[in-house]
Amino acid sequence: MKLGLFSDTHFGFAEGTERESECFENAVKALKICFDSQVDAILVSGDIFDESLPSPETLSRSFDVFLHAFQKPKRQLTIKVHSKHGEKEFDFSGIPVVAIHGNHDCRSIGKTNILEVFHKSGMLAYLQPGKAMIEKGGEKVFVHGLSAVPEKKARDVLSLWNPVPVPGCTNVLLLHQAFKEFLPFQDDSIASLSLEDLPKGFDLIVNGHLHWVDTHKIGETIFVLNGSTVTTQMKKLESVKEKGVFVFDTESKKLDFFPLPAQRKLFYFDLKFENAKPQEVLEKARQALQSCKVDTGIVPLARLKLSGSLAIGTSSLDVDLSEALSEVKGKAIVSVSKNFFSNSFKKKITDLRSAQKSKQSIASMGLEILEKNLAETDFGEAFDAQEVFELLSEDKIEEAATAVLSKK
Ligand SMILES: [Mn+2]
Repeated sequence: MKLGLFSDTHFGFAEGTERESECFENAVKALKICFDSQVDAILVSGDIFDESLPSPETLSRSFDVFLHAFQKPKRQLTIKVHSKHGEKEFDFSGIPVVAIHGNHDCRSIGKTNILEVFHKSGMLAYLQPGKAMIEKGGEKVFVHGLSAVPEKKARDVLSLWNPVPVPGCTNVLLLHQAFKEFLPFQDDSIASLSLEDLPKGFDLIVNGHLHWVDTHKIGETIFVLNGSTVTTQMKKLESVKEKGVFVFDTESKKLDFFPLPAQRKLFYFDLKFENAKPQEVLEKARQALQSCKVDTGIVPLARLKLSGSLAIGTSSLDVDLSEALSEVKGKAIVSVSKNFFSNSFKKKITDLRSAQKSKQSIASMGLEILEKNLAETDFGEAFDAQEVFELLSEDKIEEAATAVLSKK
């Protein structure tokens, strides 16, 4: 059997903007790859929808996408799903789709999930968690699926659910979680799972959620990060890795990757500054944006990540990029994040740290900070900082103000 794998189609993403059709168009491209590869079934690892309550417009367009799969010739196979909703046998008219929900299309316990509606309509088989048996000729493939759960509970939920591969058959596991190995920091609320927590004995484990593609071999198991079919958050890895579809052959255990044709390119700029004047930031941003050239005719995405420190007396509010942005209007779709330290703030933190190290008393630390702050104002040494500080520390605000103003 051949299985087509893609994930995170995010139907409804960027609704109402110039990118609103992209999620649907890319999903159709992914389906076309599946059809051309003559897959027997399609497995989707979560985040089919961008939101848990998609708009009627999104739902309608999603039906159109799924109908593509339905219009294909019927595969001679049966699908039986065993999930918390009971047993259900599917009779797909075209290529069957088996899916789990992700963190985007998840709803709280007791509420009806949108994938449940699709499951009832017979358009896809939804595992929450559950197990689908796909049978063709004499071959059986078991797809075990755990829909997204809160990250900090993922490790416990997976070990409690404890999916066991069915002997003598191909076994696939679908997940939609973060993994420690793919994140730059350790935080259990963001990822409690490691690759070593994965159950053993599966032929293939396919994970959605992380929007770039990657593959690993864990013992005999192939682990696949499926990536998304559409760029949503503009992560750095998405700028270097293509989006696409994996096709897994259950007999040869071969995994092939097919990139989506005509992808929207993402340019990613991580620009760091030190003591920079706003004009300098603007110039660097302008240069970066002007370099975003493509020959595909598809307007690229540009992610500008600006960070570091700005010159004393300036703040991130002074960094006005509107000029650079208007120059690339229609030529790039830009997203900017500014994370500047104002230099004086950074200096205060450094001062506090060194004071902490020298174990000064709170009072002398306070006095030092006051003196340094005053040195940056035009008060200069116009009055006795020690006197003012003592008045302030005794809550004699009026007297402190009088002492300052009388000397000014
Ligand atoms: Mn996603």
